[in-house]
Amino acid sequence: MKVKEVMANLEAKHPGESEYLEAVEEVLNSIEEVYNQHPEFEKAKIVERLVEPDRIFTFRVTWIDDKGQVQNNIGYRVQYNAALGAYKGGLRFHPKVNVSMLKFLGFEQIFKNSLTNLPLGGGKGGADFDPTGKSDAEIMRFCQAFMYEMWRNIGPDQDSPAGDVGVGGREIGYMYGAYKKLAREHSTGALTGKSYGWGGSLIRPEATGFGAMYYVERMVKEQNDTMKGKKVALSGFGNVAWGAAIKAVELGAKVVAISGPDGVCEIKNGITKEMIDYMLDMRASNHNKVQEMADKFPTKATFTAGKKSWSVKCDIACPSAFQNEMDENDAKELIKNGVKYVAEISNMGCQPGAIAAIQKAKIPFAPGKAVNAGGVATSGLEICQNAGHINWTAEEVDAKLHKIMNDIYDMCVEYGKQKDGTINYVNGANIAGFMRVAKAMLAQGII
Ligand code: 2IT
Repeated sequence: MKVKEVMANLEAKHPGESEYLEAVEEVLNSIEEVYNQHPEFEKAKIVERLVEPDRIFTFRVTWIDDKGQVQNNIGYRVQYNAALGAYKGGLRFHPKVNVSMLKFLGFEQIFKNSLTNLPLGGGKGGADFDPTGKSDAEIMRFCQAFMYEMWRNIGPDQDSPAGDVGVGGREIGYMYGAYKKLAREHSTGALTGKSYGWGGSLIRPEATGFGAMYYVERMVKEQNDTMKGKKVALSGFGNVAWGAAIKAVELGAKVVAISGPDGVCEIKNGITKEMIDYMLDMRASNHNKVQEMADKFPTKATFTAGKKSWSVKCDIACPSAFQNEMDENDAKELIKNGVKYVAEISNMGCQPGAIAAIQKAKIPFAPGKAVNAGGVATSGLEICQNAGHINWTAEEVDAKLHKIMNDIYDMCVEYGKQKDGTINYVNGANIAGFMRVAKAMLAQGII
């Protein structure tokens, strides 16, 4: 396999799908050497099969807004690869959603899900629907209209979506209600991220952020360093940043920045419990403005319009909002300000130029597919509980999540250790994730 040849082919077939092409290229660069040591992979055309989704559903979603106007959106589900299990991955509601974005996210999901060591295939979906400024009734009608089309293609043994940007517990609830009515069965494993009490798992809302901080804690320990007193910069103020903030504080670190599309909030003395709780209200309001944190806590947080979290001095930088949110200049500013660790919690949060700059400066960098895998892992645990009609306690789920993150960390080290003793976490995650999928594909024949 030659990465250049595969990429030239893909670019010709899928012109303009830049995010998808970027995600594929990163994985292929990591696995090229190992792949070429296995002639059986080449013979079975594993890479050529893996880069194309099994299938993509595209559908019109029509709904009525509060003014009585008819609205149209486009919905998608990308069922990417089912070698390891039924398709699994989130739904993103965001105005920029398109096929390229969901293919990139679905592709990443295959390797991330593989890293969890659970029986999960890879998929992703969503719609170009913008939740900003929408009422609760509008959100419900949109979720129901989305499910009119999606319900036939999902189920616990077929495809199990969850939340992602713009989709949280409330949206999953509305979608599950519609699914149950249309499918005429209470198959709770058809969606994850449900509320506790009707199939949801304790710790699922916190899991992506908790898992990320368990991983970061290992990165820090690897350098004989400690989380105590470390300044952490997060981006966004959504579900992921919320969970990460809780765990960072619990581990003794100080969260000094959160952000939104409007700018950054610097929190000099570290985020407090009241502020973390307020992040939930900010998300529920659908205003999408981080300035509201500074308005509510004027003595603790300072808002600067148009700036990103990467302008704030920190030890640990964790993109936790959207892809490509850290560019090369942001990375250079962080390095100049003395950043010691960078861990993506958002999928592909850093642009290739940013990753290159961080790695060149010999600063440990870990990719989203490893760092944020605790979210989907806990979704996998939710499906287990649904199938067995059991409820684990918060402590039980958290202990399993912690073990999964430790195992992922160990795999990244095993596959990412370089000759000079340093760890390339990007290569480690890509190679470890790939090997499990490739072996399953080989075993299952040419299909
Ligand atoms: O990016 C992700 O891993 C998610 N949005 C969660 C996927 C899931 O199925 O829980």
